Amino acid sequence: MKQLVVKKTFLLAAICASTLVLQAQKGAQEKANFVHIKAGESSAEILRKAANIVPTPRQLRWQQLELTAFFHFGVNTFTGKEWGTGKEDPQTFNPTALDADQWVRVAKEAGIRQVILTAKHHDGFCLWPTATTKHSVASSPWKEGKGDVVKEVAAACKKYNIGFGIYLSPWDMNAPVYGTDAYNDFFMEQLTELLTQYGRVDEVWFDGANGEGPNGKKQVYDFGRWYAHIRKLQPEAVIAIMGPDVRWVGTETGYGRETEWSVVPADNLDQDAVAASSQQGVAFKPQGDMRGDDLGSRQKINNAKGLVWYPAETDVSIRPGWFYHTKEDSLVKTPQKLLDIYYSSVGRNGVLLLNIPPDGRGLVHEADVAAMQGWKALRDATFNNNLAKGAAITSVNGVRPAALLDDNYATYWTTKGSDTTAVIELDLKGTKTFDVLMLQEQISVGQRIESFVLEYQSGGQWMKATEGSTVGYKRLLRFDAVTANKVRLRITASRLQPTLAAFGLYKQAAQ
Ligand code: FUL
Repeated sequence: MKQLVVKKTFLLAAICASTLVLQAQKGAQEKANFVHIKAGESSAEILRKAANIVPTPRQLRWQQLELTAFFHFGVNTFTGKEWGTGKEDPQTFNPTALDADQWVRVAKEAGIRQVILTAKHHDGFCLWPTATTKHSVASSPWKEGKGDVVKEVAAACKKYNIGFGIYLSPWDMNAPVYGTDAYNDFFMEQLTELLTQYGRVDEVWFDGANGEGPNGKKQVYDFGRWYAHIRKLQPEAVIAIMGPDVRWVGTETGYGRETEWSVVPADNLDQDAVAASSQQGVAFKPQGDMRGDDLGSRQKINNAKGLVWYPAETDVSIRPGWFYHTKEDSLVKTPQKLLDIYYSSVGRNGVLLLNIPPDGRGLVHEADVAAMQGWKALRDATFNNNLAKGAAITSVNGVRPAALLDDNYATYWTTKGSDTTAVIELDLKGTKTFDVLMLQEQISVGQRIESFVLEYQSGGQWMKATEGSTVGYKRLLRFDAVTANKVRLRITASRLQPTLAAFGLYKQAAQ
């Protein structure tokens, strides 16, 4: 009898343990940043899968940066070109007062949280003293060939505690081996140098441009090998935009889509590709329509072979060109234009990658510095005062309403049970005038909200202030100013229970 009890207890424990393992496995599966869709799956099942896809930790860290910057700098800075030829004499590279500390300080003071340096652009000139080619700063007059721009920028990023990334152009107009297999090894060596000699690297940026080598052949890039190498040497780095982690938004204007899904279909999510990936994240560049207007609607995901978390990076230059040209000093974007770009990139579930190209002295030009400062001042004047703060929140079918206003992204409001619609009412404790709405979903649960309306009470009636579709990591909407003491947010459609980690109402500063 005793034995039987022991056996029974053992059996029960074993069943419990295996259930836990199964649950954990299911949990781990649901926490992945991709999912395979089998033929014949129902729309409801596909929707549930889409709503449970989450960013990898490196993607989540990157998304939360919101503002990142590019430094395009190289021989083009001195020749006045946008694209070089690869035949430039390294003697042309001669900044007279290069101060990487100033570049990073200007960026940091404007709220930028990570920068990416063009370690090598298409012309092949390397901003670090590489052992792979003589076509580098080591052959230039700058610091008598003893300088290293990559090292100086990396050190400044450490000093100012912001992220550091590198742009390494796959296209190389200078390398004699370009166009042959040997180039892929050459590129691996360049990656090894950059990823082992400068401390932590947070982003590796690959452009898709691909020209012909001296042999008249287009290079076949061995991206798979490069990605694996980056993962090994810098596992926290995101690989953009010819890479698995970050997608190009599709324009260089600074304006993203109003409906921006971070979960998009991937045509190449077959079993083999998935097998090569880790449990949580894909290790290859998702293929499919990444440029259209609608990337992730219900209709799009219903026809998908697989779904992946592949968020948008919105790149744009503060000047017409990517490199500095004196003749563009009067064409630097105004603080007002940069503000509009902010609303249309960060405010549309994207990360902004704003290029600030240092000039021939090796400094961010005064005009660009002024624009950056003006832009920051405009943002602060609006966003430093959340007019919803202190409101009394009622959300009949919701839980944790206080999380909406606690300035803590980790905590979030959600609905009870499985409700996919909700009403959140805020008594603003006095009459407030506002014209900006800010919402943030908790994306480590998934991206779910499909439509919402903001209403305000006027004369006992609910009137519409604004409405939108997706939210994602952050959504900002501007509308004609309204004055009210009560507002309500109605979430009118969501893929599963919606979440909100933050809610804000603001009044735009006079420009
Ligand atoms: C493009 C390049 O060809 C430009 O020169 C620039 O670097 C931009 C960010 O990417 O495709």
